[in-house]
Amino acid sequence: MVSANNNLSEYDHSKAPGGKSIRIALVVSEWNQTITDNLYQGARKTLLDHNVLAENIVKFDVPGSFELIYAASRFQTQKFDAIIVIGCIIQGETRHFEFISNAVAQGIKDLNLKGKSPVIFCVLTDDNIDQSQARSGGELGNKGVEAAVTALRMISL
Ligand code: DLZ
Repeated sequence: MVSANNNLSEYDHSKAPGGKSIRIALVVSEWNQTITDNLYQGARKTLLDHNVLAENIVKFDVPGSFELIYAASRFQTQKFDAIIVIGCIIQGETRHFEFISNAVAQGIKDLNLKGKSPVIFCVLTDDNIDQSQARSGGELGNKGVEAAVTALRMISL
């Protein structure tokens, strides 16, 4: 859980097994790209640190967070052990934020209920860019790191 008292980059390495045979897809939204790129870099580095081979980490960009659902569903039909969806949705002046945030969370939940490869939710839903920066390599760590660790733990299940 993200909170001011929880640095997302601090974790128990032993809880996250890795391995050269693991294949992981990272689907990355281009909205708020500086944030999503930092999340991606954090996730990728963590996977490499756990001996996942660079050639087994596949990145696919989508226009916005809403498109994460469809892309993840396509990757679920391929031979990936886990899929990490990366996005950043920031509160604006309209209700778009609520619709997109809810749709993405529900969509990813539905994919997980299929019981195929786990889809890890690395989508920031923040009030402003400062909050997003804090969680993508800032003072609260990098939620991409947490997502990578979660993926490795779920694969081992
Ligand atoms: C349209 C939109 C808006 C207003 N805000 C965001 C956002 O903060 N973060 C994000 O990832 N995507 C946003 N989008 C784009 C939608 O996710 C989607 O790409 C479009 O509605 C097209 O389906």
